[in-house]
Formats: sequence, C-alpha cells, structure tokens
Amino acid sequence: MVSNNSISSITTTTTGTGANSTQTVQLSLNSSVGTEAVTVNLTGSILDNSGNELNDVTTTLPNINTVSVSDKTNNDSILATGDSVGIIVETSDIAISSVTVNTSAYDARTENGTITLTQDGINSETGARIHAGVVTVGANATDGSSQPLLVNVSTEDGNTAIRTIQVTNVSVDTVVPTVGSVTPVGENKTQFNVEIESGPSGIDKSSITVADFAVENGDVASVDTSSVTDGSNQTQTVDLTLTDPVIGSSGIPTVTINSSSDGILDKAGNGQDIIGSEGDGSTDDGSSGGDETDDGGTDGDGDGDGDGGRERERERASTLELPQQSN
Ligand SMILES: [Ca+2]
Ligand SMILES: [Ca+2]
Repeated sequence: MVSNNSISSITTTTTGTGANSTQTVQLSLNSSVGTEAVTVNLTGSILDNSGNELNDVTTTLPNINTVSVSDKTNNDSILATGDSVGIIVETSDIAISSVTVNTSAYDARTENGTITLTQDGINSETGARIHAGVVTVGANATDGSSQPLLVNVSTEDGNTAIRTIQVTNVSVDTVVPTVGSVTPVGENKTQFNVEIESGPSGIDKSSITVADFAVENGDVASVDTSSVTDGSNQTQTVDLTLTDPVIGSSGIPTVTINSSSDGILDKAGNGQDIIGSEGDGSTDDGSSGGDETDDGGTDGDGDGDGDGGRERERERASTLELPQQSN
C-alpha cells in the first residue's frame, strides 16, 4: 500500500543466491508522487521458503522539497564555460545519508558526472535540511534551457528517492565567438573586413581589440569596431588594417584569433581563452548581493560597466517549482 496513491503493477528481480539473495520489488504507481514523501506499507505478508514471514514493514521515501540552481559567477542566468553553478537541494526532516546530483548536462568535471552535496544547515522557515554544492560548467555542456538534473536522495535507513528536475531558471550557452570570412576593402591589400560570429548571448564589443587578431604573414596595425553592435548575436564585421600589404596571389590573408590574447568574448563570458579572460578587476556594485529571491531575470546585467557581466561574487538563487517525474 502506498500513501496517497495506488499500485498499478509490480515486478520482482532477484540478486544473489541462496540465503544471501535479495529480492527487489519495483512498484509502478497510478500517478506521480509529486514532491511528497512516500510511505509504503506491507499490508499482507511475504514468506520465505521456510515459511518465515515478513510483515508490518513501513518504508518512507524522503521528500525532496526544492531544488535550486544559481549562476554564481555573475548575475546573467546564463551558464557559460567556466561559470560556477550553485546547487541546493532541500529535503524533509527524515535523516538523510547522502544527496547526489548528476550534472552531466553541465559537463561538470565531477566523478561520473555526479556531485555529492554537503549538509548546509536547516531552512529556518520550513525546517527542511539544506544540501549544497558547486560545480563548474565544462566546454561540452548541453546548450539551451531546461537541462535535466538527476537528484538522488538516500536516507539513513537505506531508502532512496530519485527525481529528474528540469532546470528552467538558468540556461546554458557555451558557444564561443569565431572569425568568419575575410573580405578585402579597396585595392591596396592592407584593409579587410572580418566577420565575427557570436553565439546566442551576443558579442561583447569591448572585448575586441587589435591584440585579438593574428594575420598569417602580416601584422595588424589597427582595428575598427565602429560597426559592431554590442550584444548582437548576428554576424558582426570589424575592419582590420595591416601594417603592410598582404603577400600571396589571393590577396586575402588567413585571420585567426590570437591565442595569446584575452580573446573575443560574448556577453555570457565565453571566449577562446577562458583562463586568461576571467576577472576584470571591477568591483561588485552589490545591487543584488545576498538576494536569495528570484528577481525575474529583468536586470539583464544592465550595470553599464561594459564588462559584459563578468563580475564575480554576485549570486542569484531562485527556487524551482518542481515539475518532477518519479523514478
Ligand atoms: Ca553566467
Ligand atoms: Ca580581447
């Protein structure tokens, strides 16, 4: 018998042999258990081959109250490569032995793609136990929104609740700006239009400088970004002027992003050299520091400091409403 539910079917599997064998009984329910704790009672009895009886068993699965995901690197709700992701799971007051979250959607470099959260106190309003952890987004994270996180909560008495949570308050964008086609301007072979492709987060105009470009068999004298629209996710054109005319019959040089520069970034902070581009030394304006409630994503970084929202130490956590599936 399952609390507030009914059983549609059961399947049993056996592991081990003889006296050490274990029977696993999988119960399929007629409706989702939602966010509630689930209690399973044995109403009849189960016998072994010698007639010994198992009865009066009550098992309770833990309640997973909330799962929250926050972009700890900055305030833009976009998880870029290298961004820190805070994950908080709150559970009911049943004694919990472990809470793990599979974060493979974020390409987080954790063992088996799974992080074990650590206990982080009690929610003073609800009494729920708080479990927290931080992972770093990898370059091969799954771009887009509604990334699934598999949350696995085990109790000290050996029960485990497993839920898949769809994360909707932050999205993932790991697309790196790239150099597109190169077109000569005029006949003197020193001036070229270079296309820059950005991802969905749009180009960070202020990140484009002369040092970012490497030209095969040439040196860049200057770069003109006046036709670049800051934040646009459309193809942008910058104008490169070389110190000397290019050599070679095509008259069109190969242009790449200089690997020793700080790269060309998008607004989410994705760039070619993520280590070198981190941190701009700007100070936190503190406008949302410590704000633990969802501000509805309206701030859009809007701080006007031209740093592309790369401030550190700002955090927004918002609590997901759980649409969940039971497993
Ligand atoms: Ca971010
Ligand atoms: Ca740059």
